[in-house]
Amino acid sequence: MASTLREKLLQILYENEGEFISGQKISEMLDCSRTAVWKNIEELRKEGFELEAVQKKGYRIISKPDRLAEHDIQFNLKTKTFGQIVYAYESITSTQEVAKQLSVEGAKEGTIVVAEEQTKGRGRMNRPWNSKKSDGIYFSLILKPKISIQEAPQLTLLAAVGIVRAIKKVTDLDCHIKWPNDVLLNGRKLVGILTELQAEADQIHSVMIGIGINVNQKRFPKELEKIATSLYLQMNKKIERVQVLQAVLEELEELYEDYIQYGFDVVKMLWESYAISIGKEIHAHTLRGTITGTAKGITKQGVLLLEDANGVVHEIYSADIEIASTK
Ligand code: BT5
Repeated sequence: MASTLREKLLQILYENEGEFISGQKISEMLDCSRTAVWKNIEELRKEGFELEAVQKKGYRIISKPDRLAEHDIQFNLKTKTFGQIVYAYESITSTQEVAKQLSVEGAKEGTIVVAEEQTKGRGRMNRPWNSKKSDGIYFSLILKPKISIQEAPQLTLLAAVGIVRAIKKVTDLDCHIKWPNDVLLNGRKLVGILTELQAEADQIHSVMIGIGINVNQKRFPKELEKIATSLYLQMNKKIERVQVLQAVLEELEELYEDYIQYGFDVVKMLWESYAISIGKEIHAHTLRGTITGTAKGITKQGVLLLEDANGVVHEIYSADIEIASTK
């Protein structure tokens, strides 16, 4: 959806990545003067693009800034709908808030809201989500599935599976899932997922899946130091956030299509293969108290099954999980 001259120029440069394209050719394609091309090249440089200019050959992109702008996300994105409509912000309160507003206004399925920084990023029960500028990926995906409210938690599990697979694809790192919404790397939290609904009676209007991924954080504030990690901290190098986001959108779309067509079974199987809590003794801290037992698996609805010392199996719909042992 290129609109300004600069965006159109960028698209041309992206499409010819690695190769030179002459100023003359660009000016013809954009129907503008060569001076206008040059001025816009300078603008892109100010934005952080490294552009090579060689006489008689033209221009080419050497490197792009690590930012999550609409164009960067959509260039070479191999999805049908996920991320094909992007609302990108420098700084907002929470991508969930904007996504909610957009879905009330009729946003299409697959629309994403992404921000470089969130001033009120949040987790479940209004807990804060650390959303430091330009270090992580903070985005919300709008979905309109024809499922019941009881089935909606399945989407959190689906998202976790998609993220684990995307991270494996980009970095070759193996993440694990802690029910219901944590993606862990070496036992520390790398990703948080927050699923929220807009519904009337039993009819879902839209689902907002909010995802926070720690990518290039070199350190965390004291309170998170021992529980959080980032891809940078694991790999000791910067990772291009766009690449991670694109892979996540691609994996999520593929899984979501299967889920809508064939149901939860495929997701459930994959989820169980990545889950760390199954078979282990855990404490489930719920709003009504703590239950300790062995995690047996998840139901078709995505509910956690916990067998206590008396052999009673509890269905856990919502809780914070603490792994008690590694037996
Ligand atoms: C979550 O909640 O893990 C869901 C987080 C979802 C964040 C995304 S970002 C885009 C979208 N917009 C939003 O406003 N939110 C979503 P929960 O399970 O309640 O975990 C919250 C807890 O994780 C906090 O209490 C901290 O202990 C910890 N935490 C906070 N920031 C973190 C970070 N960056 N990395 C790892 N852990 C963090």
